[in-house]
Amino acid sequence: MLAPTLAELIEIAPAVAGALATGAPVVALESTIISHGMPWPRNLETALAVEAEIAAAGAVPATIAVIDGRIRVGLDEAALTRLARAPAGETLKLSRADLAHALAAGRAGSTTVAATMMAARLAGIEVFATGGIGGVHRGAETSFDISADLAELGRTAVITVCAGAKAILDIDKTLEVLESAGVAVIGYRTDQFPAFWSRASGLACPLRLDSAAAIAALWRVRQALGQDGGVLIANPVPEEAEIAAAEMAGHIAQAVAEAQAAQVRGKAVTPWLLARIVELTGGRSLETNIALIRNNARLAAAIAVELAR
Ligand code: PSU
Ligand code: MN
Repeated sequence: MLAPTLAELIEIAPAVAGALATGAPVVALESTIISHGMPWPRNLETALAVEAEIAAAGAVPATIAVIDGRIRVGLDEAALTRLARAPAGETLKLSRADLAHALAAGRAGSTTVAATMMAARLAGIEVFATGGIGGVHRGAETSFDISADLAELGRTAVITVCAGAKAILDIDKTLEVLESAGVAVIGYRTDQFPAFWSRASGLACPLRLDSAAAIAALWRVRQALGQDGGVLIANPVPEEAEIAAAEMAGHIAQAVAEAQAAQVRGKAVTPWLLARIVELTGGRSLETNIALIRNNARLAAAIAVELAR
């Protein structure tokens, strides 16, 4: 049996292919946040708003997902709507371990940070915006629940812009694993690693840079060194949209305890906790989530524009 070619497995939308061919700025976006991270119809509104932020900043957005057994880089509104509306369970949540399965079996799936990085690298996209990365879960010393996002950040050369890691995770251990994996973790205009809904985690960020130009310059040095692996930009949620860490702590503790009692396991853990926290905050955490992803999209576009200069 012949192996499929890469061209058969990846379809790059014309606008994205055109930008890549001319060296114009492009920003990749993940799709798990659409299918498993936010409720309908805010998920679709957010996906469109995030793409609009990137376009307004002078870059081409490329949301990535698997549709009918092909990696699609750049989705039109119909494809985004299909992902956003699909009933839970119909769209697979794809990480590195499952990407090839979805392609071989002709399935549809959304890509996590890990699988989006893989696809972006294959397509030649250097910058990627997400909300929060997966990480080391609380209690990982017994559950061993550590997101494949961390290993991917260590091996795949893409700049990932996030708002830090959610405090549903063990942020201390997450930073340790990132360091072990050789990931440059850079606070954008902050000395503290941000905690997704909150600007502060109480933990220092290993590195700090204050401009998109400085991030682009670091990236070019890594390339000149032939360095594999990613750079993680930690961009705190805008002040007006944040929920203070002290307030989130109670909601997070409750959600984590409930997930354990309900024996939620594996891939279901992150989506379950996110949905429960939206309920526990009366919907406020969703507004924060939307504000931070838009903010990350703006910064990612600014970095892509610098790289294209
Ligand atoms: N954080 C969010 N929303 C999300 C995710 C993280 O606020 O939807 C998704 C991302 O796609 C991330 C994934 O890559 O969850 C991590 O899942 P896991 O912990 O199962 O690796
Ligand atoms: Mn996990």
